[in-house]
Amino acid sequence: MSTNIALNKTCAQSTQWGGYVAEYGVDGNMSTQQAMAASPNDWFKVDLGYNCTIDSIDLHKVVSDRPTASDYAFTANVVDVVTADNDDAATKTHIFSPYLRTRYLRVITTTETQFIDTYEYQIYGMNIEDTVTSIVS
Ligand SMILES: [Ca+2]
Repeated sequence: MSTNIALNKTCAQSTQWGGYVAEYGVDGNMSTQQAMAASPNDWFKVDLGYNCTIDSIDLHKVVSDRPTASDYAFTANVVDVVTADNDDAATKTHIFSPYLRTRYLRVITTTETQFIDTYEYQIYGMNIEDTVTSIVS
């Protein structure tokens, strides 16, 4: 079963704008947001805590500040896995097929004119290590 595996997980961001800390991006509250300065190659990273498979990510972006999706890249470990299209909708779903397999995921922006300012990073997938444990026990 695929659930939001980013909820309340450990996270970090390369820069911060105002009081909009990284944790607001995974707190499950759609009225709190994280925000970074407008620097190229800014990143937001989530530690999922375990090795996971990731099916998709929903980015719930703050409309006034959003970069277009083409300004993002996703990395699992250090390997670029997706370059996105030009959809700059407030909510953008990125589907990974085949799925990613990683513990750490970074979202990077390549623009200096907009900054990553996101209400929630909803990462859907499953914890592989929990799955293995449940089979054994
Ligand atoms: Ca939030």
